[in-house]
Amino acid sequence: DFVINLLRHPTFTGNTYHTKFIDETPELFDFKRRRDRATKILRYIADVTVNGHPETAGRPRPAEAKPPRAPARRTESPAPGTLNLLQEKGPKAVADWMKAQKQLLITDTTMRDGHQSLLATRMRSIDMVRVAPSYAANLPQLFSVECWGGATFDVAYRFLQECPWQRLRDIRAAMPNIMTQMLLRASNGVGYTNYPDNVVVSFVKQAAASGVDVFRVFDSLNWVENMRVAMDAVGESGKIIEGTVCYTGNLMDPARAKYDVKYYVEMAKELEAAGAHVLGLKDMAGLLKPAAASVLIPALKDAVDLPIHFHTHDTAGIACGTILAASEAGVDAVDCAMDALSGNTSQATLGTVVEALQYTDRDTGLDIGAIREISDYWETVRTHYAAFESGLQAPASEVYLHEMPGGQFTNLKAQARSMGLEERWHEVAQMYADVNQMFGDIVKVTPSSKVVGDMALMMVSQGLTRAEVEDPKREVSFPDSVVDMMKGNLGQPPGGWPAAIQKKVLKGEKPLTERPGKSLPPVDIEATRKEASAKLGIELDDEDLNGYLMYPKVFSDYAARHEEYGPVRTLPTDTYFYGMEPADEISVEIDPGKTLEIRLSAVGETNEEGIARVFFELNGQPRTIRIPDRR
Ligand code: BTN
Ligand code: 3PY
Ligand code: ZN
Repeated sequence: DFVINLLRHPTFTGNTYHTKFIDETPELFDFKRRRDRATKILRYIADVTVNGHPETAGRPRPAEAKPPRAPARRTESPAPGTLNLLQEKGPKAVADWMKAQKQLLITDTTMRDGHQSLLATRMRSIDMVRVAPSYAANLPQLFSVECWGGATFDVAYRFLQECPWQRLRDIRAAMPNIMTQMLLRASNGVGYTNYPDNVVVSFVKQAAASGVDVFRVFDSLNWVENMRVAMDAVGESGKIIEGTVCYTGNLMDPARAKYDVKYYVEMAKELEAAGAHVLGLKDMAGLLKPAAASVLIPALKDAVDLPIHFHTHDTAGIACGTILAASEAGVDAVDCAMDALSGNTSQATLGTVVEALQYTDRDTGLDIGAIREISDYWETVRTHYAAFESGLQAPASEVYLHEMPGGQFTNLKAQARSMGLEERWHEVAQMYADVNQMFGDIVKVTPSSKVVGDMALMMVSQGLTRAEVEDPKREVSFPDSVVDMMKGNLGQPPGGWPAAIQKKVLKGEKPLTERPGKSLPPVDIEATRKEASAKLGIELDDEDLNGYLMYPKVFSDYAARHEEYGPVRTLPTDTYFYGMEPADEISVEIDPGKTLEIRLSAVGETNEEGIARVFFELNGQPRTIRIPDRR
């Protein structure tokens, strides 16, 4: 190893070494780590082969799934796209260009909301990065590719054992002409509660540096006051501020006047005044009906001078209809998912929208053949994630009752299953609606939607009704997230919290009515880097540090597992979730151009100490790994 390090060292290869070179170049002795990466990966494969992966235990196994192959690129040099415009002329020019366009602009959400809403956010980076060059070459007219933020950030660390920042960098590098887009929960960052202002600012700057171009910024209670810090940070980074209004309720229902046209128009004006380049209209549950879109979009267009970017979900089966109505009403851009990851709780079907608008004055200009090829790729990818399918068989108008966001639906269902409540799902749905009314009819989107979900699951599992919870004489122990929200730690909903339930939850404690970030002391970011680096025994770079600031425990666990298992993101998805079978062979590119050829020869019997031996060939050399059998 020493000789290899020496021969490869640039000082040595560059012929500039001198007699003290060996003494003064400690990294020559740093061979443990490099040798270990292959062993670490073998340990991981051996462990999953023997013990299974905790995330897929007891879940349906993919049928004979073929390896996904990205469509051929139609050109070696991708045509310039929206990113080139942003880089050359800046965010305002992109906004002006959007307004001047006749065609309906399209964002592809497959790599973020698509799998968040259909596969419990479990899609791995390797399956995204592999197809990104096909997007760049074959669909350069896309407005953006949503591929980051929302729940994908913590799920990457927590369940996929991979670095979300690396995903972003890799997609950006493979797709150099189309803007990337992220979902940012304003002061909640990509977490579930408000963070100190300087943590939010640091996170946004890092996301911009690592490759995010469009920041869809929303607040889970539609409180603009709580969005300014994040919006300003995006603006300072030179990226696109998509200031976003969340849609809830039913615009057409006179009995639910809290969220009427005037409400949305006022909020849109506030966002324009706060510096938004683009107005996002985020219908996270898919509640905006076509007739309501025909009313709302023109009202917003009249009220503000911003292009409008509409996001919806197909939970009720009507998203394409609403998108066509919005298109007719003059919306500038819309979100769709590639066909194979569209429909149900995900977005409208991209190919269908493109087909529906062909030869009309809003023709998208996208190549339907290219779309079908990329969708075929996603179709194959999806088969590998059978363990994470929700089992939802059909669209359902029940969404108008419960109003659950599509991105929450599969996660809440999985949570209900783990509590033994899967059979009682429709009761959970009704309870979710009851809790919403009890909390004063609020916008339900991460994190406020999680709070409503926690409360609903608690009530169903304990057999409590809304009346019982509201009864001042009845002792109720509320979930922590409910206490946090009623304390004002997520901010203020329009009209404030209902006094009686807030009083009961807080047991007399005084709630916050100001913006939480105003009173959260700034974090000493460099001191945190030092502490965490010392504690974890690794040097945290800027990306790691921003991950740690958002999720200290989740990041620390990830880092510890990374030390043990190495860069498992480079494994094919089947291997990651199921290990290998005897005689299976895989190629694993652990660094650009550096590939491990791995063959599993056999799995031995488990001995009396409970240790199983797993026999591999690594680049043709036999290797044996000993793994505790925990079955
Ligand atoms: C997780 O904790 O769910 C994701 C990270 C990977 C965990 C690995 S899988 C092989 C080994 N067995 C376990 O139970 N955990 C690690
Ligand atoms: C998220 O914040 O993750 C969402 O998808 C909200 O819709
Ligand atoms: Zn969504």
